[in-house]
Amino acid sequence: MPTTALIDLRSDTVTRPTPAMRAAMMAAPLGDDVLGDEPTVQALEAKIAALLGKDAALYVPSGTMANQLAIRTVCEPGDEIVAHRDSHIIHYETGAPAALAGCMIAPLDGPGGLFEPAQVAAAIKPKDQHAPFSRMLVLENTHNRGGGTVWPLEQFAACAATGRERGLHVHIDGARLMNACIASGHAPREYAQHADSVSVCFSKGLGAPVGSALVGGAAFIARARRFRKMFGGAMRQSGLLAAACIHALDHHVARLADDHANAKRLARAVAAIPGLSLEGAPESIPTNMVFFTLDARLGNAQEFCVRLAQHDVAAIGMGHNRVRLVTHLDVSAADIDRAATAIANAARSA
Ligand code: TLP
Repeated sequence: MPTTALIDLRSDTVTRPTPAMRAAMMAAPLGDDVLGDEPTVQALEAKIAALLGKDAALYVPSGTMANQLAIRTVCEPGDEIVAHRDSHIIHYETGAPAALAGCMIAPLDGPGGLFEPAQVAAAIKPKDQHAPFSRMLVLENTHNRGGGTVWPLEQFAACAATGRERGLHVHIDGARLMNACIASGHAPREYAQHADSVSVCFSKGLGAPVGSALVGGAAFIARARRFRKMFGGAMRQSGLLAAACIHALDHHVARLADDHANAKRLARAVAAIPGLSLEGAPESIPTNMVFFTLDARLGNAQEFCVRLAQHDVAAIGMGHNRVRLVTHLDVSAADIDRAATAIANAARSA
């Protein structure tokens, strides 16, 4: 009998904790993190700091908070952040750099959410009373709107070096840094060594229900800890959640390769559907995201996603006629094949 369960490809944030993860959560020793005695949160912070080769880490409720804490910790009102025009901090963080830190963003262009060192150099303002102070450079890896793109390490290092030589704090929005590492074969610290701070999400492809870490130097993290309290992100028995993140680091990193293989599998199918234009070649899909644009006869992205939902596939639009599909822990290769058939049917029924 055909199954009608919804295949949810809206994001890798939709994953639910596995039974083993739930067991780890229930078994976690707990304390009060604000009072400084939460053993499981402390264990997670030590683990992720060591993985990235940094002094310290701070467990926070979301990737948005990790990025915004980095910005607030480093920037003063009137400062400027250099980042790609398609970056998450511009599109999906509710204007927080302006609202919470009073910052401007100097946007850079470039294919796939990437840019070149010369663009970074050109974006840095002269130290002049007229200009905003260029304070921070943000590199997003993988790059979400860019297509789940992985920064080539050399290009990444060169951009970071250009920023650092001119005194900028380099921050990695590494919501999916582990996807970048699995896809490229580089260790997390190979990227992190070029940056002053890194945000890493446990609640995306790693499959934990809640939480991200901000990682960096000891003084930076101590200051960020104050702002975490100010932003209302200091939690109490959060070891319950941190235990899921420790479990994710121990068990769900290597398997990201399955999500990447499933994304290629899905891309091969999408490439063959009339009316859909896959971005890139199926075999060059970098990580766990598949993007396509729609022929005008299929309506806009929002309308197409409504039709997809009627065929039991959930997706979200990222642009007027651009749709994103994300593979993750809760979708199997068989689900991908079923989704591909449903997407073809949705495109045909338009
Ligand atoms: N991205 C979400 C949406 O906000 C778009 C998604 O479904 O992909 N940095 C990057 C690069 C991200 O992709 C995200 C989440 C975040 C930061 C924010 O993480 P959360 O959702 O935990 O605040």
